[in-house]
Amino acid sequence: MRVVSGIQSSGKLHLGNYLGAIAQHIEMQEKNECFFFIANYHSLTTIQDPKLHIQLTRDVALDYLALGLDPEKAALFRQTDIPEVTELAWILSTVTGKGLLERATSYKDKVAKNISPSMGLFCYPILMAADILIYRGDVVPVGKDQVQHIEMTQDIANYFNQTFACDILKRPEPKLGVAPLVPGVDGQKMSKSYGNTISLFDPPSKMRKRIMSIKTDSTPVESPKDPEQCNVFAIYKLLATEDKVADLAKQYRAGGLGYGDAKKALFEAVEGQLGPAREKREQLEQDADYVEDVLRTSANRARSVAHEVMSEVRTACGLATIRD
Ligand code: AQP
Repeated sequence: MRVVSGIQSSGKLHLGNYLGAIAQHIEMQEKNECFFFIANYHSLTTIQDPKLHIQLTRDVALDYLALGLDPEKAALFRQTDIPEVTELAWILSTVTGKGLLERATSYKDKVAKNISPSMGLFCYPILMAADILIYRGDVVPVGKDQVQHIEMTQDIANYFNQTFACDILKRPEPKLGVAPLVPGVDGQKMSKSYGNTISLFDPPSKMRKRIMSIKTDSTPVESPKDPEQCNVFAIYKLLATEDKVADLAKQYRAGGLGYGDAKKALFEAVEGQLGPAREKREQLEQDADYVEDVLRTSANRARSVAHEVMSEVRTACGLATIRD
């Protein structure tokens, strides 16, 4: 099976990105052909400081490698190393109605939060469709917020195939992991643009402070609490072992557990998972050549597939170029 997924270099990666997407990606590298890209064309809609953008793009690569991506098993590359993606996005935009994009809930949410929309943000689902369709991905492991975009990708593939009477573009299926929607410190979806994230690789003291800031209600320490109504528990149960989760839930229900204690337990669970990866990341940071080499080698693998698909796409549309 061919697996394709991307992650924006629009800020520090967070627990939502890891539990919702990256953990699935790393697991899937064992038995599938995987293409994972750093979506830096997408993040240009929010990051317009070139030095920062280069740094954030490299940070995503470091994060993936530290978390266990094996470049021998999975390709990890920059979206911008495959320029055919933007060519395909243009072609797809000519067969996609504006109404489809106007229904995108992620776009509507961002506008509702007063994020000023560029055409790039509006057209995000088309570029995302190109990202997936250009590798003929079978499956796209993502968090819940991206499912609608994959459904749009399915529609866009159909529009293209119908318009040009072909079956070149393959319909992909979304795949949700065990944590499709991780809440942020304020209880909304954890998201870079909402400022409510718990970053993966902040130093432990900063991470602890951030976890201690998770919003909880004002139920007194001695009162029983419903763990299922608590943001701290919602994240804890995604990280801790089954036994530990059952034990903490029991303490919530029994009363006498303060939210501060639950937050300490969460901090320990996060450190247990991410502490060793933080150390590995520090080592990788010293080896810029290795990271660049991984990105380039992977991009070559991805580009050969993209080249083949684009050649078929151009022929189907009657777009002659000297490249084919
Ligand atoms: N809170 C989340 N829970 C589960 N999965 C999540 N993902 C993001 N947030 C959560 C998944 O992470 C992958 C990469 O996401 P992205 O950074 O490319 O874009 P995003 O979904 O828009 O993430 P953010 O943090 O909300 O970014 P901004 O604020 O820049 O738009 C995707 O698979 C996503 O589902």
